[in-house]
Amino acid sequence: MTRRELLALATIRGLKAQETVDYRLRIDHITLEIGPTTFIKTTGYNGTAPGPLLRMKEGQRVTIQVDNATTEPEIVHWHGLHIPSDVDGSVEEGTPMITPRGNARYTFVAAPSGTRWYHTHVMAMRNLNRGGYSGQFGFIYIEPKNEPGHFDQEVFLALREWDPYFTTAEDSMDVAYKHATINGYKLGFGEPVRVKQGQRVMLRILNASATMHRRIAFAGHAFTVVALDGNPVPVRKSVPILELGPAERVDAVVEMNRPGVWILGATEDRDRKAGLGIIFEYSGQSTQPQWVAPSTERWDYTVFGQPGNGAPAETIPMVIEKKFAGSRWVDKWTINGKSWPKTDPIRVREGQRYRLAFDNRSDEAHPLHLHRHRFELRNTGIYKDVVVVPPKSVLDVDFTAGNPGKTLFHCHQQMHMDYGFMSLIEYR
Ligand SMILES: [Cu+2]
Repeated sequence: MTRRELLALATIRGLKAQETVDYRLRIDHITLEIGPTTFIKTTGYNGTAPGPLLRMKEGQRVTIQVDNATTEPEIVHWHGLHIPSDVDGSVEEGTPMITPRGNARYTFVAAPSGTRWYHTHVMAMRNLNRGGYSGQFGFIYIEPKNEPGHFDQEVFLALREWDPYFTTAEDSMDVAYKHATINGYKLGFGEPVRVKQGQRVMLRILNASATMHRRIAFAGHAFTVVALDGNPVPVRKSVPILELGPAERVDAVVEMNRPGVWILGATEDRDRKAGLGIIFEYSGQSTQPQWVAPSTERWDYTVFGQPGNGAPAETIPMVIEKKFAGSRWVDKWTINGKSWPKTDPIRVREGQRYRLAFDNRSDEAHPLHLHRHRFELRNTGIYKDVVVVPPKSVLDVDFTAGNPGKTLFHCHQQMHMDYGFMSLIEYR
């Protein structure tokens, strides 16, 4: 009998099954060597950043023990999973904080399948060592019952920058960074990804940035996008670049058909110089790593879509505005005229479908994230949990209220979330 069957049996008999811990995460101060003589002091999971890849099977019941070795309260969010509010990892939904030097156990059923991730969900405000600026992030991969698209090698790539500092852009405060990495290493410092001619390589890419939108290209190669935010797309398409806002994921297959040594990295030269890239090396090749600018930088989610579901009965307007808070101060953000914690809760009924009609009246792009649910980009059949709404534009997403419990909606740009851009969805 498998462990799962045993657990099921225990439940049937009404016994409380002895809980076993499947994964352990330890939150502690860490030092990363991201480049030659470049050390970063931050907080991370199990001594590294990204933290360990947590691999689980769809439908598997998992228990994760988190030990907080720091003197700050913490919380871990399981991003993209459809799990109950009390374990989702958001204090606003009712998940308890992990006390300083304390621990917590998160038990849930791993679903839906695909590329998910975990990260701290605390506010940072003006502390650039906290929250999304820290090293507390890692991949979760939930294996589907049937893996879409065959491949020979699987590579997880997490984009991230380090050493944040405040700048003043057009009078207001913004954050910039001294270094950028993929999987914790600056371009050329970590081990290259070793590939063979003829291989199909599945790239699972995460933008783990607190604030930055990124464009990525793979010199000499094209990406065949198979999933967005871990969810298979209706139409697989080959594209020269990928664009990822904070918290977005793209799964793409690359055919290794151009022997050489190539750079996968940011399309912006200065971002690659800051470290945002990684080398792919074909076996038997030892030339200098090459960069080739992509033919176009156009990115449009809808090319991977096909007509999906029709319009839901109810549309919820979501007007997004920026409020200038004063020179050398951080801007405030409003949803329908109000900032968190004063934003009006969105009330939904279980089983009903709703449209969130985003109207971004600001001059910044927003990676908008819905916890515990997925949404469909209007009439595309594309399902995501983060969507980037470009500056001065409108965009609709539709979702089914299928997971009762308090549900957080917020901008995944840390400064926007910290300064008001957050709201709760509540089931009636
Ligand atoms: Cu935002």
